[in-house]
Amino acid sequence: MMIRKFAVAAALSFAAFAAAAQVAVSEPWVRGTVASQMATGAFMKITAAAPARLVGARSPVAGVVEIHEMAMVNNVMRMRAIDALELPAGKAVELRPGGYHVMLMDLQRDLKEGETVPLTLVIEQGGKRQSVEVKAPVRAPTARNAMEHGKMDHGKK
Ligand SMILES: [Cu+2]
Repeated sequence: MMIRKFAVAAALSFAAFAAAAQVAVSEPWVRGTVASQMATGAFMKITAAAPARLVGARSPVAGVVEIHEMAMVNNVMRMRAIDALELPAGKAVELRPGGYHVMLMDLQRDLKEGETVPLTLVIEQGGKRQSVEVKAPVRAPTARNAMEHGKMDHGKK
């Protein structure tokens, strides 16, 4: 009887835990664009309290949004789309230039330094999908990574 009671209590507390906000996003930013640039990256740190996956994202400023990783292909660093980014429990996963990033493509307009871009992250956790809203400030465009962005093969998935 004692054991059964404990099991019920544990199940209830797990349910309550799962319903709470489980993903924290810090230091989000988007690289600003120069005229007629069609794509840029969004970066941030994501920490999930319980194991989760980033499975998608969207933004009103971009027609297409993908999750990208950087990978060595034939000794050349290239970015490519991935279906999901694993978010281990309690470990901050950093999206940064030269690493994982949220790729904003088919940009609807220029992104100017100082403005804020709304992003919606789609997180899968405990078999459920939830949306996490992020407001990402736009930082100055820099030359860094521009070459990789220009060269990359944005093939269809
Ligand atoms: Cu990319």
